[in-house]
Amino acid sequence: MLARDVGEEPFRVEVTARQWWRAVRYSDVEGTPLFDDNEILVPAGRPIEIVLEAEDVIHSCWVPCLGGKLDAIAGKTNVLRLEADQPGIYRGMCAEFCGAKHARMGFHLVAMAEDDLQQALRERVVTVPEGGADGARAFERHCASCHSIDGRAQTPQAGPNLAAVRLRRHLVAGWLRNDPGELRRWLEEHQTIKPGNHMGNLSHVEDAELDAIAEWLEGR
Ligand code: HEC
Ligand SMILES: [Cu+2]
Repeated sequence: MLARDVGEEPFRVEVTARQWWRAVRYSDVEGTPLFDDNEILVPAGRPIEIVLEAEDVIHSCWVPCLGGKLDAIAGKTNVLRLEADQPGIYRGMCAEFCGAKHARMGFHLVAMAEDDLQQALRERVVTVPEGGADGARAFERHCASCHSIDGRAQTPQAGPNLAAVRLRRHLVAGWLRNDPGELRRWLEEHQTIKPGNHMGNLSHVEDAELDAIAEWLEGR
């Protein structure tokens, strides 16, 4: 249903669309912002405001079960107002053609009881660890130019923040279920799974390094 204008304070989350995924920012989790992309966590039974922007072409945000769609446009801020009455996982999509991988630019809106939501957000505050396992070192070498592994930091922005990627229900903009082995498979086959995606070519990275990276990301 569409949320009313009056009454309860809305829950706000900022979502920036780009080819072909979404950056998600919660402005205040224990006093500072949290970055955790492609999955949008919200409270059930309370009005939600999704603040939409775009980084490149025009995208849009549409959660068919919950209401209408709204465009995401670079340099402009649009606010999508929704409410999920019940806890649940609601599939969303991009409803404005935005290039080759438009059809694989999905996301999930996960509505939770307020206490569960607060706990889930706190759990996602994963910061850069001290020292380095093999996986951490290999990540630094091959992945860190595009991906952050600090849930408190947005940059770099070329790819999704991976600090708490293990907690996401889906990988790759809602496309793959985050089952055991899927993250590793994505690293190997990303140009077959989502041809044309902007992850570049990883074929120079040794299998053993990819194993170590995947294991490390799933464990932290
Ligand atoms: C040139 C920049 C770049 C490099 C280097 C890169 N990635 Fe990515 N990565 C991306 C982009 C862009 C996406 C989003 C793809 C999409 O969904 O369209 C992505 C997506 C992902 C995802 C899915 C994230 C999600 O939210 O579901 C994972 C996991 C991932 N990358 C891991 C890695 C790892 C591990 C490495 C190093 C071995 C790596 N990437 C190297 C740009 C990069
Ligand atoms: Cu799009």
